[in-house]
Amino acid sequence: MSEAVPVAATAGSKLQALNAWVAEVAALTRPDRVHWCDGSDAENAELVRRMEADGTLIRLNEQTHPNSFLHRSDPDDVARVEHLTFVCTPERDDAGPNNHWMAPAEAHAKIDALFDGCMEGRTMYVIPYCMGPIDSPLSRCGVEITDSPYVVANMRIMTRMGAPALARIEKEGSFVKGLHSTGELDPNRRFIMHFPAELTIKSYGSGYGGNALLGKKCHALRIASYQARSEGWLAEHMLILGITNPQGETHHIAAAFPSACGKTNLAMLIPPEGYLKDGWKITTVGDDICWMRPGKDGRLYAINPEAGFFGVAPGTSKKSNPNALACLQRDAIFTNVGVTADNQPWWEGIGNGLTPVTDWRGEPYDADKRPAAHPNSRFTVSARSCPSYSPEAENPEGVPISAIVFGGRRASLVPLVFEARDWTHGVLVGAAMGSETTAAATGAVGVMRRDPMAMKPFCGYNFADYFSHWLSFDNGSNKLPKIFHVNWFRKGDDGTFLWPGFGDNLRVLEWMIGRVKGEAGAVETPIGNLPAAGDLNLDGVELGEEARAKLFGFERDGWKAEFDSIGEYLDTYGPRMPQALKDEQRRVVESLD
Ligand code: O2Y
Ligand code: MN
Repeated sequence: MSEAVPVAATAGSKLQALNAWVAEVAALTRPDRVHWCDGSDAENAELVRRMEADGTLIRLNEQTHPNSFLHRSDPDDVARVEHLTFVCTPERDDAGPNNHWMAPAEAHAKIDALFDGCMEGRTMYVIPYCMGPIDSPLSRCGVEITDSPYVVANMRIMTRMGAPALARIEKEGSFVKGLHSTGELDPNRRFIMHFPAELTIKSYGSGYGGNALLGKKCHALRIASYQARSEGWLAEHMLILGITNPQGETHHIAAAFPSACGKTNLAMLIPPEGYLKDGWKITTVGDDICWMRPGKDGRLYAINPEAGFFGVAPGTSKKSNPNALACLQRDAIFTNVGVTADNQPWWEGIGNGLTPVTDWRGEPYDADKRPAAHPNSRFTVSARSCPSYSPEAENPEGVPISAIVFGGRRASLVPLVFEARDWTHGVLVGAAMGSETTAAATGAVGVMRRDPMAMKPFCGYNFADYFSHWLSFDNGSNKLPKIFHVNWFRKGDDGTFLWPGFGDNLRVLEWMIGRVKGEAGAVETPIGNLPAAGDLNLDGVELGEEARAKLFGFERDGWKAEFDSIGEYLDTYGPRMPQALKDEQRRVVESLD
């Protein structure tokens, strides 16, 4: 690069740090051009034109899916790479056993060597973005530098990107720095590095999803969780939904589930027929990430830091998620799905009666060879396209949270729903949550993998400190939400699911809100408060004897073994594990005797 690197148009003292960093990155990566993204329609149209010309994007059927595109990633670059994801704190213990760790100096040296000259012949894009409504005090800004126009197009959907974000950065002065290059897409030259103390992310060698769209998992969870700890808030892997009853009263719920447990479906739930007739409504604030902090009244107020959905395509259908399907009719980017003869996007489980002709690798579809859509194929679409999108999602103050829900995929033992007795017990419930492995590919089936608060891949610091941070919210002045645990995946002896799920999950949410209001009944047990089958509205749901016993029952012996295992799990974090959580585990163990 011989010419001077362009600086932010509205140069002012608060942008000097940004201008200096952009110049420093350009000197290292040596792009042919530097482009500051303003987020305008014209800018996007020009980027799309170029990506269509070079095959990065393939235009889909304009009649059925106007302004929508297919992108095929490198076949070796199709998912987040946890084994190559590092949290680089000065002290190893600050990252904790829940993270891969590298010393910051070593990590910078390793990844900067990869960045050296990597943008020669390419354009370097500078993307100012805001996570959360642009005028919200709960929002935080970042700047991603990337050499991928596909990343620019996705960040434009997933964040508030461009001129308004730059103006906020100019006012505030601070921002998260994210440097990304697709590099050679060589899995052996790929790293996703986080430097929480420096509010910095460096990602090299992948162009896919969470590895490349740095606002999402890297910023909004790993860096934000670290920031949130020192600033007194929470950055969580949670959906946020609103539930409005026939009286017009709305409560908001935040819910954490491990990946692939149907968070997007729950966030966009359509009530069962009888509930719809009575006037119940679900509104979607977010499907993946929730930032929340105590308001002046002591309640937790939440925003969705994202502006779009990066949802998994396979299994998304009119039956599983009509709202998602409705979003996808226009202005969407599909990554690694199949296509039909008339150029419509297609994936397994879409259930639209069409058949694919080309698979996600661009080869003729052959069911014996590979699925049409990659199992981790995705759609990127603006949240505003969603029929259930809540106007409250744009509220700068956030929405007050009435209940927090933790959930996992448990074939045995864990009932449909229970309520934690208090905040400390709820934190233990979150710390102990997880799923039993189901896929033969992962080895042993039915093995319990704990995924505290669904944050195992995303917490930017030591889980023991994270649990302490959660416990600290119970300070006597906060008015904290009730905490619940759900399990939609309980199975009967014949291996089939006992609970219908999908829209019928609203029955469980209704019970939770009833508990919040002190109106719904429950039975006290050592693991928490369980509804008796009669405490839930089960009109129109056929449940046999086994289903009722397992969904609403408490199995003392199984829970004794479970709590021993929870104790062993907490011990793996050593002396940093808060005593209050260990005491809570002991309390439950004793009450089980
Ligand atoms: O593999 C990826 O890069 C995407 S993973 C993802 C995408 C959207 C929401 N959640 C997740 C997740 O893994 O939790
Ligand atoms: Mn997620």
